[in-house]
Amino acid sequence: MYIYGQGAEGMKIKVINPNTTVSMTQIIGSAARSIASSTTEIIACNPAMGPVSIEGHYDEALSAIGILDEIRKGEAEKMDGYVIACFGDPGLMAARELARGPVIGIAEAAMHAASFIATGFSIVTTLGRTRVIAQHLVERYGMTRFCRQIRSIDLSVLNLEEAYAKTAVLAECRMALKEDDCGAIILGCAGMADLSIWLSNELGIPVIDGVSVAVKFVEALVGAGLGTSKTGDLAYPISKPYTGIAPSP
Ligand code: 2AL
Repeated sequence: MYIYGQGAEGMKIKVINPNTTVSMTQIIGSAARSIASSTTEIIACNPAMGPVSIEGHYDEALSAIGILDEIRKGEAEKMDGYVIACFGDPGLMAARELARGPVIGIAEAAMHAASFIATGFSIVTTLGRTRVIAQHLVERYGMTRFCRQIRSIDLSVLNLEEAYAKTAVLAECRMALKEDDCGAIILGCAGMADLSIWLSNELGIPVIDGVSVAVKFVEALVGAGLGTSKTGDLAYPISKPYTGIAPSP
């Protein structure tokens, strides 16, 4: 019989902010801790190396190395599961190859959560150029029929810490509510993790922060005795030298 872990009690979840901005890791960690069960320990971290924010394909590719490093360390630290806290879900499948426990990306978590509670959702993201990244994920996760619109506030990730960015997110959510015929809104950046409750109250519809729902999905999977399948393509990487980059898995 296959059973992963020891059940829901006292689990350790590593929440990885794939960019190197520590203040954003703190926002993500607070959001994760405020929703986690009292018996779950949240370990929020970011890689030492990589982009300060992830706003394109190049940033995503570079961030994957740091993410995989954190997963590798997490396995040694006996983490029960992981959250990749960036809305592009960078490095997700590679991370799953390295991990015994579940690894959940915040975009996939948010889209699946939205599909459980609404027949249509809109996504509000940061820079316009990140809209295509969200669109690719909508297609990959089979969410096309749920996704009404992908909107952007045209502000950078690091601008999210400014008060005017919060006003811009609220204004874009109001447009979504008015124009998109959506029953839920997904926040398209981990840097918006502290806004979902405020926005839900302002707008009167569910506004989903992927960090929060990803933590709950990891808790649910580990609690159900489910880890990443080590059969087939998500088996541990083939042991071989990796020249000049990361240590062998
Ligand atoms: C993100 C995110 O979640 N973190 C980051 O650095 N960039 N995504 C985004 N659409 O801006």
